[in-house]
Amino acid sequence: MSVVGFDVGFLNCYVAVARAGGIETVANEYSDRCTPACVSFGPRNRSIGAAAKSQVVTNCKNTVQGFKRFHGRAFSDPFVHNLKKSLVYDIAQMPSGTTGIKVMYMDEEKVFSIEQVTAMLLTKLKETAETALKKPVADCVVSVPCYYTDAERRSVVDAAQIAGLNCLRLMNETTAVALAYGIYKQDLPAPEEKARNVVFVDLGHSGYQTSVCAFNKGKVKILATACDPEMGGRDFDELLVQHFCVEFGKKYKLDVKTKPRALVRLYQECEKLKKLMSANSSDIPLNIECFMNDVDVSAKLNRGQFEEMCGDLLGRVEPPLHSLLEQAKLKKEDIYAVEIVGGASRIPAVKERISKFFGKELNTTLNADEAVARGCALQCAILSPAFKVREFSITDVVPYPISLKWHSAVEEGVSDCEVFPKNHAAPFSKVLTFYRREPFSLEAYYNSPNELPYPDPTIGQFMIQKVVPQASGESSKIKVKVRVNIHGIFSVSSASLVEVIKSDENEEPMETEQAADKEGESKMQTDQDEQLAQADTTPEENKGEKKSDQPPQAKKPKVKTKVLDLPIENSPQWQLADDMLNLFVENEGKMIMQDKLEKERNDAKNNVEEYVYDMRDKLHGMLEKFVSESDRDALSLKLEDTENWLYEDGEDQPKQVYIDKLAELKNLGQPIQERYMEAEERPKAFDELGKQI
Ligand code: ATP
Ligand code: K
Ligand code: MG
Repeated sequence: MSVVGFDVGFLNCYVAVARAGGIETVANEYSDRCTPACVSFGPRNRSIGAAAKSQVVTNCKNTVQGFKRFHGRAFSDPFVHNLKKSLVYDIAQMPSGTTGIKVMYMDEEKVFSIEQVTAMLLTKLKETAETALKKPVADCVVSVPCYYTDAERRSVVDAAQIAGLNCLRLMNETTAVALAYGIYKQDLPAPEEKARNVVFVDLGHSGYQTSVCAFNKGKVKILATACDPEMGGRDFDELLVQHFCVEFGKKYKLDVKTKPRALVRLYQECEKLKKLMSANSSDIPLNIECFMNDVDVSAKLNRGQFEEMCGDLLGRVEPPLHSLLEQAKLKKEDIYAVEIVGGASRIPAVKERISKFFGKELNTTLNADEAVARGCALQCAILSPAFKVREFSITDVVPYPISLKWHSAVEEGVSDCEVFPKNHAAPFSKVLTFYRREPFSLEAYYNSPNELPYPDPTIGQFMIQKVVPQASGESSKIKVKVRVNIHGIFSVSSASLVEVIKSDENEEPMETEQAADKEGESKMQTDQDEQLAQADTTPEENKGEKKSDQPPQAKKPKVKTKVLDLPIENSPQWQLADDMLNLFVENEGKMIMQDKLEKERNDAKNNVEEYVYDMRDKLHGMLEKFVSESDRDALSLKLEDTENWLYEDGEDQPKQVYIDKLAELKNLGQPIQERYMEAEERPKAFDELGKQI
């Protein structure tokens, strides 16, 4: 049982764990709490995180970054197509139609699905958590942007599974931040008092997310979210890069865009420049040596110029904030505090705009980089039976309205009904009633295509199978449970047929099909998730709905019924097939093994190299007195030969060759070291003897 939270960012990832002392963000093997979202492929292994990032320039075609937004997207998606232009690596279509990345790995061209690439990153983050906790990690909570659609969420859940993780919840990033904010607050209003409304703003590298939440003691209810998925730190970098491309074109006659390596370096330098400008308003230099065609370039920029350049981008700060207040029907005065997180929220002009909008100072109570991971770890602790943590209930929202449509059983045509309006509480289940004689299918879709950052509104098809008429020939009553689960994913979770066993013959027959079709809409019963029921956050409208739900039959016939579960065939959009998922799990295991073997081989080689340097020093130092001149010369020669060999034939050998080489050297070196040790121990032994006498 592990308690771990992963913030899988577009650029930066963080790992938080729960230990006896509380929640802690942990560092990777480079003592860095931030792990770059980067995977690099080589002829013998993969590198992930910081090791991969260091290859962005040298191995640019096979080093993959910025892949977070490919989840759940068809290769034909215009969004993917657009992004393709700015990528240094190749992408390709998977057999299922989704997006994959194409790289050279182990000297072969390979296409990995986006789920596999994110799984690789998660493998690395998992190792970081395991090293910190000193035990295997499986249970975890993983963050996703709150604007993610169903297909994107399912894709991340699959990625976690490929990495051998048991994702207890996909948590919306702003919700994780809200939890990290609220759980330690001692002064929240009592449950019956007016809630405290707090706005959270997360401006990351790729996306801008905002939410407004109502806090009471022990609980938070997300009221609304509003996002701009196409605005983040990288858009500021992009403007800088364009600016310098033009400048270098004029000044040095360089066409930077023709050289991917130069372009990658320019992106890196522009990001650094942008960060420096947050702290300093005077001119800041940008110098790159041997930029391209052996030309050194230099330029400078100051904050004022930068802000002028970013006018349009900065204009996009306000609209989501407007939308938040409008959706939640709140006024600026109703907002108690505005908390900002995310790396790009450090840009002074961004802060100014947000602060001006609300007419108040911004709060930075939370660690801007780590709050998401910490929130996820807290959620994992809450979900984990093994961990004691303060009770805190979280009610999230459905970001896009979800409708169902189905073919009418009586008339020609299609009926539909909105099952989860925008900002409906989640997780949540509802029961719909249909009257049918035969199997039927439901199609779930997002009914507001305009606000969807996604071209395809389809969520999936759900076939209710084995539906049969009643023995009397009448339609059967079918109860279908639809659900937005803890990950924010829609599903038809169960269906059942109510079989009438015996009814009083004098009574009215069952409702007719005519009525039945309308029933789908009007007889929507709601069924709160146990979790929410306990939390007592039943929204008013649902309580109402439940009452109006009572069938209009005052004198209901005495009927004996039996409930039969019906199988459902789920076909969610862009869902990874089970056999593929299993194959990916297996392949990830093989690649982990390959990386391990390669690491061992490298370690064995390093051991030889280290021994050579170490012995050479010692032979002319502390070991000098313990070796004859001829033996010393022989060993020195051998060490020198080995050193040369390491740079030539020995550069790339199997692990065993290095192990044998080391043994060979030690054969000569060991006796000398033993004589030295003996000599060291002798006086001590005499001392001991002296004491005893
Ligand atoms: P996303 O949330 O979109 O998935 P992410 O979580 O990886 O992305 P963050 O780590 O929150 O993103 O933020 C990274 C961005 O913040 C980068 O664009 C980085 O350049 C920017 N950033 C970090 N520090 C500063 C700073 N001091 N000034 C300006 N920008 C900064
Ligand atoms: K992050
Ligand atoms: Mg982020």
